[in-house]
This record gives sequence, C-alpha cells and structure tokens, in this order.
Amino acid sequence: MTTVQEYLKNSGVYEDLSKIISLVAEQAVPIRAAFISNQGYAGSVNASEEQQVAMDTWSDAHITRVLAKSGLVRAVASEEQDDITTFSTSARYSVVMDPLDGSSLIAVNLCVGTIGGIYDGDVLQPGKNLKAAFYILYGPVTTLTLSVGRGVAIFAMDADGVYQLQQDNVQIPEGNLYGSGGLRTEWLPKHTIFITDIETAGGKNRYSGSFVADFHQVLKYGGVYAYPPTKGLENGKLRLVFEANPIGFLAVQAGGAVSNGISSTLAIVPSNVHQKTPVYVGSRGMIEAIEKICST
Ligand code: AFP
Repeated sequence: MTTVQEYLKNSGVYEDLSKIISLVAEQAVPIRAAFISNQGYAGSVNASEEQQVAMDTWSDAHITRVLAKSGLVRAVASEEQDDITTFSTSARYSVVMDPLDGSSLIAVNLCVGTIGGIYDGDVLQPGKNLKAAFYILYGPVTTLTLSVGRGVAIFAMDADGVYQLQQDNVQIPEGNLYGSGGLRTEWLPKHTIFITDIETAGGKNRYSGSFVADFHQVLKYGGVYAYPPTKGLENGKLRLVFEANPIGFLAVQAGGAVSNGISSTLAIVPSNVHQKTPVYVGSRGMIEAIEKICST
C-alpha cells in the first residue's frame, strides 16, 4: 500500500507543496463531520450572487484558517470569498479552491466535493501552470484524485483517516456518458447539436449537479461533462479559476481534454478571480467533437 505522503515523496514533489496538498486533503475528516450540523442555507451570497449554504461558508472558513496557520501559503482564492487573501509574500505557493462544490446537494445527501489547485507564485495564472490539482469526493468512500503533473492518482481514505493509493496512472477511456448543465431550452444551437449527436450514438445521461461527482464518473468511465454557454449567459456558470482549471488539469493529465468549445481553457490568463467560462471536459474524442462543431 502507498499512502499519499509516500506517493508525493516518490514523485519528487517539493516539501512545501507536498505539505499543502496533505494539509488540505486531511480536512476531509472535519468537513465530513460538519455535514450533519450544516444542512441549511447560510443566508448570504457569494461573489457569483449564488446563495451560500452553511457548508460553503463553514468549509471555506475552515480550510482558510488551516492554510493561514500553516505559514506555507502565499495567498488563497476561494469561490466563497470576494477577494484573494494574501498571507505571506515570502511563501512560495498560492491555493485556489472551491471548498464545497455541489453544495446544494447536501440537503439531499448526494455526493459533493472539495476542489483545489496550487500555483507557484500568485493566483492569476493560466491553469496549465498549476503545480498540483486535486479534488476530494465525499461519496460512500472519501477519495482524493490528485495530479502533480505526472499523471493522475486516486487515493481512498481508510478507517484510520489515511489516504491509500487506489489507482495510479488513471486514463480517461473513450466512453459515452454525458452530463450537461443549463436548461435545454436555453442551450445555444451548437451545444444542442453536440448533445443530440451523443444521444443519437447511444450516450447515457448522467448529471447530478456536483461537478466533482459528475466529472469523477467521466474520469472512470469516459464521456463528457459540459456546462455550456446559454442564452443570456455566454460564459456559462462555472468558474475558470476554482472549477474549470483544476478539473481540466486533471483531465489532461489523465489523457483527456478540456475546452470552452473553441480551445483549451487551461491557456486562458484570468483577468478576474471569479471569471466564468463555458466548460467541456472529458474524453479526448468528445472534446474534439465539440470543438469541430464550434469551428463551423
Ligand atoms: P457550487 O455548489 O460550488 O456552487 O457548484 C455548483 C456548480 O458550480 C457545479 O458543481 C455544478 O456542476 C453546477 O454548478 C450545477 O449547476 P446547475 O444547478 O445549474 O445544474
């Protein structure tokens, strides 16, 4: 058995980077424990004008506090905070996070996650510069899906709270699952063509409303997760920095691809930490298909 710490050491990851990854991953234990007493809405809205649920604000405050205390982090940017918080300009790494992704599903006890990305230097860099990307999935088992730029590994938390390697060198197969956000009546014609083509070819619809959970099944079985531009929302709903980049980085490291329909979202230099982007992420063939449709 290989623990996440052993994996990071064997991968030659710098000590501080390794410590930050482990530190965030360990917070799965208190976060999971907090679900039971944080079921409702927080009564506040985030920078994207979305209602925050109690677990959004709880996990955001919790992880931010842990990172601040570590002394290892230069800055943190969170989907649940308006601005980037700088801790120490002498520290090397900055963390971006969606502390509780899919939080509206807590009240119905479906899978949710925590997404993280780590940059060497400041926050506003293109996703291709990520030094590490990961997500924790709070399913029947707590798993950590991680890339430090040398492929993708999945770890499962054991009864002692230790992440043990479950699968290394994960590769996205060319499967046929698909899940798309946005109301069908609001989709733009090119997205409708893309989804209709998948359905005609026998694709199976799997969409829960949690990006982490929906992407995880695409990672394992193949297919595509999409949150397209919709009428009136030409940049879709997902955030480039907190959602599209870490998950897109993992997809590419697993042999898949990520795109806004035109080109890779990992090349975009963010101008604003809360900027949104259309997202297509998954098997390479699926992403080639949407880019072909969008180019005509
Ligand atoms: P948050 O719970 O972090 O706000 O994320 C929800 C989300 O950004 C993503 O996880 C889902 O895939 C997507 O929104 C669901 O959106 P719809 O409710 O519009 O399907």
